[in-house]
Amino acid sequence: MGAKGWVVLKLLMFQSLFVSQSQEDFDFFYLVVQWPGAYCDTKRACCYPTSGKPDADFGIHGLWPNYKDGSWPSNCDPDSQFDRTQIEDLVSSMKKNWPTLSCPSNEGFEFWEHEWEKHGTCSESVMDQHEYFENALKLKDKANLLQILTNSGINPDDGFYGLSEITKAIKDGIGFTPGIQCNKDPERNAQLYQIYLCVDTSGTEFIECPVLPRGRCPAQLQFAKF
Ligand code: U2P
Repeated sequence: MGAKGWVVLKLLMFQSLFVSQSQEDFDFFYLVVQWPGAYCDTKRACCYPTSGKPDADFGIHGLWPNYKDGSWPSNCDPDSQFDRTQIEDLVSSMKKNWPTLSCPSNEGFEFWEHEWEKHGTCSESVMDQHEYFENALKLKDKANLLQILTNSGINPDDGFYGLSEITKAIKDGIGFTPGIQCNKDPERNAQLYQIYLCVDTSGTEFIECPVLPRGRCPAQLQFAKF
């Protein structure tokens, strides 16, 4: 091969390296939000963050890269540690919108570190640490789930609501079918625990879910007070 051939070959090799690195290694995200009332009234202990009782609103659990077959990658890059200096500008919004409820009471950094290391590191091909947390916050804000539900007369008042009624209200409000997950309160009543919304691989737009999580909800479920 002549000198020109080598140059062309090297250029092609460089280009393929670049293309393969910028391709996503997952199919979509779940934005998962949790109802604090349903986390806290289970027998499992719940501790309010050091900043005090969170708002009676859905809080972010995580932004999880997922595969279409329902499985998911986790802990993809042990070299990419959570670095709070990269998200200083987001911390006040995270305390409000992504509050920790685990014990012992803390500011929230342990929760966010866990979510970054388990899930965020699997989406590094499309977003860095700042973008990961910022995208989750923007998506939660855009979804406005509590408002959508209360506008449909579905309130966190310990009342029972139909699973199809909740699903329809969110589908009408956002345009896409959510996944609804239940847990059980101490009286063994099924209650609204988490809502899953599907997001494209850029982490910015809601999409129809390629696969819905198994939610374990009966036809009627309670929406707990908080
Ligand atoms: O369901 C129990 C825990 O498994 C993780 N999970 C679940 C579904 C899914 O699609 N992806 C996923 O990661 C969650 O783990 P965590 O982020 O809380 O450590 C979920 O809580």
